[in-house]
Amino acid sequence: MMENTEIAKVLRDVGTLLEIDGANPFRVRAYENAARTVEPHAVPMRTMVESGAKLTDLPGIGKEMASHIQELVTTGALRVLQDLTREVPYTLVEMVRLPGVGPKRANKLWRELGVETIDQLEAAAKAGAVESLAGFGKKTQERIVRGIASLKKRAGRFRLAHADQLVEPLVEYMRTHEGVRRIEVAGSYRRRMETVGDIDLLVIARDPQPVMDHFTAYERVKKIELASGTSARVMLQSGLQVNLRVLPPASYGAALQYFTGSQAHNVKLRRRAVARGLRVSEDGVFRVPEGEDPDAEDVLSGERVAGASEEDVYAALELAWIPPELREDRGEVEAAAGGKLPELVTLDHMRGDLQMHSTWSDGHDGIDAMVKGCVERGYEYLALTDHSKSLAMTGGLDAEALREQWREIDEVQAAHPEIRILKSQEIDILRDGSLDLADEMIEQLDVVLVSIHSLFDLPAAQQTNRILAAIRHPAVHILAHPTGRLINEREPYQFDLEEVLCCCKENGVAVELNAHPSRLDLKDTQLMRARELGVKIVISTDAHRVRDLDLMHYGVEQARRAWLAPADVLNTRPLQELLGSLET
Ligand code: DGT
Ligand code: CA
Ligand code: ZN
Repeated sequence: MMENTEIAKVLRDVGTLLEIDGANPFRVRAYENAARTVEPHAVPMRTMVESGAKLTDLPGIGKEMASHIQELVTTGALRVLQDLTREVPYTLVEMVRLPGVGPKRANKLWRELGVETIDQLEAAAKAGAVESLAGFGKKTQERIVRGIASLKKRAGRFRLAHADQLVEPLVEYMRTHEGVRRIEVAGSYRRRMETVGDIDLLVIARDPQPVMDHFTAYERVKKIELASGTSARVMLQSGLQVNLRVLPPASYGAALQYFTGSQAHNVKLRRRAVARGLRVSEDGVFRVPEGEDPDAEDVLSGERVAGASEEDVYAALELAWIPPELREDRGEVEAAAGGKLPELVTLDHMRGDLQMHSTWSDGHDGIDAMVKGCVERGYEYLALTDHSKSLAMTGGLDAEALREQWREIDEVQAAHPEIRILKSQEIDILRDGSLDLADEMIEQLDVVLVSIHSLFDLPAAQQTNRILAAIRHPAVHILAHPTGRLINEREPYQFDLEEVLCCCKENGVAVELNAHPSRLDLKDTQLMRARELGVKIVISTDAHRVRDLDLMHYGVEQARRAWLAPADVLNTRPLQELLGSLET
């Protein structure tokens, strides 16, 4: 059964293969547009097909795309794709996404060097065969080698939001079984890491076998890799691996603690236990009998002192309970021992969202809808940050359009006195560091957001100077998605983040934690550094539709991983205080 994301992927792949094959750009675009509609659509395509809904009513879906979607939903495959891959190797799709490649170059690599896979490309590039092709060169070749290295590093890891989409229905399905008394997802997923390698599911049940059977019978299981006793491992159709462990109530807390990890955190706890004559394991915390080696793995003797709840496990080690997001051995055990765990920011602390787009640029919903969405989420304010003019493909606004937009904002504002709409723009930082909007307009904005959307490949020193120049502009308040990375897709651009953070501090400019799950930019360790330097931080969704406003929790989770307290995040503050702190 195909999810919307999977259907979108097939459509997108067809578009990419057609593009490599040199097909008509309009045909290529049709697939890309259809994928873009299907992917975020709230209702699953299979439900729409089942209920006989008219797919052609969706934007970007014509007759042909509608029949493709229908075919995918009912057969799980697409003839067009099968025909196409007889001509063009499917593996080129992955290659196209490498930095420095693209469809035309992929075609050339394939036809002239016979390169079909990433491994073959890596070998060819390392042997120096790529730079001699027309249109390539030494620099491109080096970029390709670097790109492949970073691709291999992240191989098989799923973005957290993607994992959420796959895990939530599975957990719901498991809950429908009467034998399941409690269920929790542990591992990196519970620590809310930006990507997860696999899923670690824990269940309390008196009788394991029926629960194991229920698990392996899940309709989206592609392959059962292991199933015996109280544990099972399956591969879902999406490629995500899920481990299940069925446990008795007495050791649930210990197992939850152990399988939540991280490994480094667990090693630290273990050492602390040993120093107290205790042993922690996934079964519980035990008092080690006189004369026994507390570090031995397999002995299961001694009195159990804790295990049913996580709180007990930590308490047995004389520690306060530690929020999962902190469990990375970054000082949290010491902090818990000294009663110095930070008060972490929560979604409830957030009083507004400071980056979002509307139909005035590349957003999908109008100002009124976005504002209502923010009201519904209980916000006191929002900043409307449509793009500036040099981003023509997003319909970026020039001064005249911006003035027009302000008139609409004033109208919507009058209708919604319960929330404050801050006039803003996501102003593009141009090549030389100047801003893509005239100063006399910038001065009239409530919030001035700047960011980079072009020239990602400038040499590091030049890129750094470009960003520094923008930060030094006296009107700028926030540097948005500061590194430009896209998780699993694009590395950050090369620049000196430390220097940029110091410059932000000096100039009172805040950095954004972009909450969009494909960005999460800055990331946790970078945010920790920003806070250490005293740089102000805001968390914003970068919403392009009302529903995206719900992505705020991903930002908050990342912020928690960075030890941020509500006081570290500007948009936890009431409006007047926020405006005051942006100005200083
Ligand atoms: P992932 O799946 O790569 O995103 O990361 P995790 O943290 O979920 O790691 P995973 O799935 O290999 O194991 C889940 C947890 O189980 C891990 O965070 C800590 C615990 N664990 C697994 N293997 C070991 C081990 O060899 N020693 C210790 N102390 N803990 C382990
Ligand atoms: Ca895991
Ligand atoms: Zn942006």
